[in-house]
Amino acid sequence: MRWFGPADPVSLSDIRQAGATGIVTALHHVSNGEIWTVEEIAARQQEIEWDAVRSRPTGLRWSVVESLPVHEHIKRGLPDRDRLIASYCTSLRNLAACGISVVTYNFMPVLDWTRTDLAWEMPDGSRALRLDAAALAAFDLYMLERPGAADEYPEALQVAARRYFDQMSEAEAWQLQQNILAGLPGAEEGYSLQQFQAALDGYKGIDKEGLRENLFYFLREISPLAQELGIRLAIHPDDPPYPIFGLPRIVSTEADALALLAAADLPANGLCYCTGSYGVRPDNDLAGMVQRLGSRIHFVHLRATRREADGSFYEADHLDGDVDMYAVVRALAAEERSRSKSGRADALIPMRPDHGHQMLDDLKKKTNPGYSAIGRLRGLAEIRGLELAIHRMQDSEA
Ligand code: CS2
Ligand code: MN
Repeated sequence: MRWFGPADPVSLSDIRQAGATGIVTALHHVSNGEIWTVEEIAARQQEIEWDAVRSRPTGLRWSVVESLPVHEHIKRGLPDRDRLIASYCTSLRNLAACGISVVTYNFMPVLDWTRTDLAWEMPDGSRALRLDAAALAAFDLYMLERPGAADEYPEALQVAARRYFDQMSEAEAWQLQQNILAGLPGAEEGYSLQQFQAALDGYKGIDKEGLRENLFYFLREISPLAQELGIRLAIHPDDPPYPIFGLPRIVSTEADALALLAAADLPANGLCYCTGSYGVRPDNDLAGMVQRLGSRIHFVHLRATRREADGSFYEADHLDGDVDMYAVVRALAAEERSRSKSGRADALIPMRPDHGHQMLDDLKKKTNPGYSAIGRLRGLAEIRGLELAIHRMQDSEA
C-alpha cells in the first residue's frame, strides 16, 4: 500500500492491519531535482521496517519508490537537463545501495494526475474521485481563459462548460480551481492561475513528438545505469490518458508503451501498469496489454473507472468499473507464473490497490484524496481474494 510518510493520516500500523506487506512511498520532503541521499533513504527505510518501541521488525518493507519525480526541465529538454539527469542517476545509485529496486515516475507535463471532484457521492453514500469533462472545460475556458482553448473543445462540450460555469457559486469555483491546481497527493507542485498559465507556456513549441524525444533521451540516459544497478524503472501512464490544457500526452496507449520500451530496450526500462489510468480509454485492451507487455511490467496499480459518454469518468469500486479486473489479475498471475518458471528473480510483481472510496469512518476524517484507509482496504481485500482464487485455479490446471 502507498504511504505518504510521517504526515500521512494513515499510519504504518493501519497499513499492516489492512494486510499489506510492501510499502510504496517517496521522500516527499525532498524537492524535485534534489538528490535523495543514502542517509535520508536509510532513515525512512528504518522507520518503515523496524519497530523501535518493541525492538522487532514491523513485517513491512519499503519495496517500491513512488515517485522519484522527473524535473520539468528534463520534460522540456532544457539545457540544464543533463545536470538534473545526473542528479536523478545519483538518487538511483543511492536507492540501489539501500536495496530498493523498483522506482516509479511519470512524464506528465506540469500536472500529475487531475480530477475536478474529490468527494463525488456514490449511490451507497461513499465518496469517489471524478473527472467531469464539462467542469474541466469550464475551468480552462472561463477561469484560466487559456488562449486558444476554445479550438480544442467540441461545440457541445463548450455549451456544457458554459452552463457549468454559470451555475457555479464562487465557493464552488474556488474549490474546482483548488482541486485542479493545488496538487493531488503525490503531485510535487501546486499553482496559482498565473503560475499555471506560465507553466503551460513553458511547453509552447513542444508537441507530442518533441515531448516523446525528451522522454526517450531521459530513458536512454538512465536505463543502462538502472540495468547495471538492478533497478527496475516503472513509468506511470498519463492520468487522464488524453491531452488536457493543450499539453501533449505520450504514455496513454499500448502503442505509446511499446514505443517507450523500444527506445531503451533493456529489461530495466519498464512500466507501472495502472489499470485506472489506461482503463479510461475504451481502446486500451487491459488484459491483452498484460499478455503482450507483461515481461516489462515492474509495478501494478489496480483500480477501475467508469466512463461516461462525454469523456467524464469516476473511480468505481475496484471490482465494479469498466476494467475487467478478473481478466487483468488472471493475466498478471499467468505472467508471474511464467517468470517463476524461467527463473526470473522478479517473479512476484509488486501490486497495490490504487485509490479507494472515502467510506465508513473515512467520511469523518481528513484524508488524502483517494488514499483513505478503509476504501483502500476494501480494494486490497477484494483484489487479494480474487488473486487467491485465480492462483488456486491455475495451480489445479497446471
Ligand atoms: C497517482 C499518481 O494514483 C496515482 O497513481 O497517485 O500521483 C502517481 O503516483 C504518479 O503519477 C506516479 O509517478
Ligand atoms: Mn495509478
